[in-house]
Amino acid sequence: MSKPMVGIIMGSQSDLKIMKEAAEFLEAIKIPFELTVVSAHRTPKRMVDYASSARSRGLKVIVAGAGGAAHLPGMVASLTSLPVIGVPVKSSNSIDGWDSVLSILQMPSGVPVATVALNGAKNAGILAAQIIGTSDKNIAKRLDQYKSSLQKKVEESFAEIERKGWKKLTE
Ligand code: RP5
Repeated sequence: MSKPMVGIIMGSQSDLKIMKEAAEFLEAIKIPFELTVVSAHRTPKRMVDYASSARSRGLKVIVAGAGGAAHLPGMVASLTSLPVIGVPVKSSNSIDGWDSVLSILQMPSGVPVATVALNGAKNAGILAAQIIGTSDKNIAKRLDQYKSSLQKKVEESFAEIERKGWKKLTE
């Protein structure tokens, strides 16, 4: 089994239903990853240990998801010079999701967190793969294939609309 290149962490197991989308993408594109729960406020020591050992353990990117007052991605970014991608999660303690978006997005100057959309874990997985793809030709090739598949899907949809007519497709 190859060493994980991406670390996917989340503040609670309740975030898994969203964060699994990052894992699914990495699995599909064949990038080894690890996935676990690291809570900034419930397990602060575990967070420090995880983030400060991440580079020496071989990780290249960290994807961190959290809801509510989502301080996990920013705190992890403060403890490592690896790129951190933050996923704001709409959780049971969220007001409307903006709380997590702003907590993750509005990092003070000097400690960036690349923030994706609310519940945007799939994009976080794609972005992590793209970061790794800058120095890995095989991964870059698989990402190009993924992009082509997106294009093909749209081409098929407009071909279908033009062939069947929009009314038929809304019935
Ligand atoms: C955050 O609080 C977690 O990231 C999660 O999104 C939210 C709720 O956590 P649980 O109460 O479900 O464990 O720290």
